[in-house]
Amino acid sequence: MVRITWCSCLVLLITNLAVAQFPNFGWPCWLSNAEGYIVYDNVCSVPCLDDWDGDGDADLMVGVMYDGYVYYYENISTEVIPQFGPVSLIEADGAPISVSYA
Ligand SMILES: [Ca+2]
Repeated sequence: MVRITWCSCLVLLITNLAVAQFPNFGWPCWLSNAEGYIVYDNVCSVPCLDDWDGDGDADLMVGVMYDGYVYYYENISTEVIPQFGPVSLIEADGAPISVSYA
């Protein structure tokens, strides 16, 4: 089991090391892809895992309060631990979605 959570400016990956027993989480690590840390230098990042592209694995969307954008990272891994591809912004009507917090 993989759990993804957030801190003030980075998205953290916390892996459950236990199998069929009580959870035993490893140390958090900063979640990254080939471009660097995921949603680096933003505040109040809110990650959400789901199979957004319908290929059977969990992809990552991250809403960021600071800039209002929703970032998408496709899971390109073939293993249990996710590996995320390049970032793209979620768009509506040809423009990035941006939700102001003000
Ligand atoms: Ca997927």
